[in-house]
Amino acid sequence: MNETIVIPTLDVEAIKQDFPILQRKVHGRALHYLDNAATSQKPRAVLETLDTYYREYNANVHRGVHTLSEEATARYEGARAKIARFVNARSPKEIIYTRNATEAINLVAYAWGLANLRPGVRVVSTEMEHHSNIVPWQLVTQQAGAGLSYVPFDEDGRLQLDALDRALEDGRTKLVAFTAASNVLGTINPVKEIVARIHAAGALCLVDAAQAVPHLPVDVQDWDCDFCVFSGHKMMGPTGIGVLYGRRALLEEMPPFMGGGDMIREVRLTGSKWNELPWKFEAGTPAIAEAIGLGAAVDYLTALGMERLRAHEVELVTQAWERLGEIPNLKRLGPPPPERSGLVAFAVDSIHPHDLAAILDQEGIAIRAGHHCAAPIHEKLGIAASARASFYIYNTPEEIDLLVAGIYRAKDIFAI
Ligand code: 7TS
Repeated sequence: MNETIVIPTLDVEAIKQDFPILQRKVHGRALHYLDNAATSQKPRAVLETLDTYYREYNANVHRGVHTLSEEATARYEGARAKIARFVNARSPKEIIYTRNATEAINLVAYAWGLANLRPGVRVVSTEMEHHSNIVPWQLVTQQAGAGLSYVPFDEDGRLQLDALDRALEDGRTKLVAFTAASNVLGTINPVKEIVARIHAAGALCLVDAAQAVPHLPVDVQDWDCDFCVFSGHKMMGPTGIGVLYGRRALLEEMPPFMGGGDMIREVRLTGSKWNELPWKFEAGTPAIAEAIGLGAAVDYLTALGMERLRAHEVELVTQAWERLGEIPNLKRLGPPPPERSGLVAFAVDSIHPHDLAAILDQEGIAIRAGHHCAAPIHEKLGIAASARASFYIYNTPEEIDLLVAGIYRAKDIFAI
């Protein structure tokens, strides 16, 4: 007998109850939050974790021998271990806390880049990156006198891997920085295959997983990536905490990014020695409550199950893609589902995305409008900006109906 694996569907109405903010009203209407790619909402478990930290064991970490400091340190490091398990790192030592994905990329660009880049070598990025995976590389390659080139994407919004291969051919490419999932096109890149091509050419890779870790099961060992970055606030955690995963041997070799307390083993006026991993990269008092809060978010996501979460988003994005496709003069960006993440960016002829977002906001529907910090994507597509609806576990098919009805109303207002 053939056995099919049935993933039990989630009780979305019950899940919504876990998110206090979803009970609020906006302009007298129920809130329909469709801006999850910018930042996600937070479940009660995370809010309570932050509150408990400040009420019961607020103290600095790694410094005190008193009870509160020991408790704070245990939970701060415990959260690191949860995050390591969540993305299947080999060890918590490979998990560096940063402020966000952006800081994690800057850490690699400066610490690894300034030590390894020089004239005659290059970094490769892609045309579908968030600004945070372009600008640090521009700054650092310029400073090092190294080159920087970009892998283009095709009309369907997929990376042109033959162009990547060409960039790898001459052996001058030292690192390729690319996104696992685009925050505008929704493209999910074949990370494992891309990493294999990069490694075959003797280069390293940095995977921007800011839009992947919150929405898909991610296994850094399966990807075999060298660096991987993501932000806590997009995955139900607090703002101010992000993650750099790095292969241990690489992190060991890299010089520190910032100097200060906690990242040193020994300080003399004539010079200093660095702390061991992961603390070598964590200078100063860290975001303690936020790291522990991210640990609570990881617990919440683990209990939901990333496979089930992804299945729910595929259902929503498939419906959104189809329904938006029925609207005249509306252009959807990126490849069709199911090989796309749970968001759809689109442009409606003659309605500026900001006007559309403002009209939807009056109905309690929150979407994002603009270039979504990915101006080069819009430039390539020949549009100034786009509107974007991005989903998470607490969104429902009814909210897509409301979005579509709102777009029709906006079209009426603008009479096109
Ligand atoms: N990489 C990708 C793919 C992103 O989507 C974002 C944020 C970042 C990096 C940077 O994350 P941060 O937490 O360091 O700021 N993307 C978005 C967005 O699409 N709308 O607002 C932020």
